[in-house]
Amino acid sequence: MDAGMTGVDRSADELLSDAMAVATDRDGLLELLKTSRKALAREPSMVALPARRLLVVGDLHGHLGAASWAVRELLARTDCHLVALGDYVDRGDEQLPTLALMLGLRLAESGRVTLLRGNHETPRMNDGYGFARAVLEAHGQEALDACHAAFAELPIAAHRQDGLLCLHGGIPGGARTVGDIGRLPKGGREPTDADVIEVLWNDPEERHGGFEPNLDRGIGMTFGQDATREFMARSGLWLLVRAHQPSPEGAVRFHGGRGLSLFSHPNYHGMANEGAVALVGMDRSVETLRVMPAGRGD
Ligand SMILES: [Mn+2]
Repeated sequence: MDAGMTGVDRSADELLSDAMAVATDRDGLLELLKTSRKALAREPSMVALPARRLLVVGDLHGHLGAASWAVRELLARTDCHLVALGDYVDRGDEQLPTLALMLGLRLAESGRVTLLRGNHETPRMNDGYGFARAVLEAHGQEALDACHAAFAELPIAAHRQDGLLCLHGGIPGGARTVGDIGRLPKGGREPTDADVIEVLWNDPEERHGGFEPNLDRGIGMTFGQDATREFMARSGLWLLVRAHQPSPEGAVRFHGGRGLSLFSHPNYHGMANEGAVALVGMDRSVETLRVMPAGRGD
């Protein structure tokens, strides 16, 4: 192994071993969360992305193998900026190491990593889907509070000037343009702003029309093709990239190709789905890559 290992591999390995160590070290974890919270607090609700090729990562949900694969891809592609669309925790087997890896990556590669908030970066979801229990059992209430303080500072959207918008769920009914999303708050520990909740929760639906209650989830809205087309035209967008829903190949276009849904956790809940990330060039090229966690059958 060592003979074939490059410098790039080694630094990805170092980030991974740091993350695994910090996940079992309460003081180290508290320090990482505090440093991350302060760094994230300097970012606005909507991040202005650089005019560079993007590596966009969808839901990870505690899949450390998928997260480490994405880290390796970023470090091997020096022209890329990584945007992760949220849902780092809940449900998976390795939630704390996955969160620690993504936060550690953001600090180590600051300036070329943007972490967005998903609907699972909230206390209420963490209570119901496993993250709160995992953190409380390992490290206690102070550590869980520190996670939630950091989550509250995550930006909710990212915009690249040539016309690309990234967010976790979807466009909200209360926003006519990208500028309106930029004026939303980050949402606090438990978001109560209706448009912030919609950014984190909404799903596209292959129908005409606008916004309707999201009956499948019981929260947020669904948005139809007309909502997407009109919002994007008003905002000068050519692509909307969101996450939040698994698909067989991990990446699927919607609304006539205007939208792209990404999900990066392979074999989610035994669904036998693939995980995917996307490379989005400044030339409007969109390439999806299959997530290939090392040493795993899924
Ligand atoms: Mn989600």
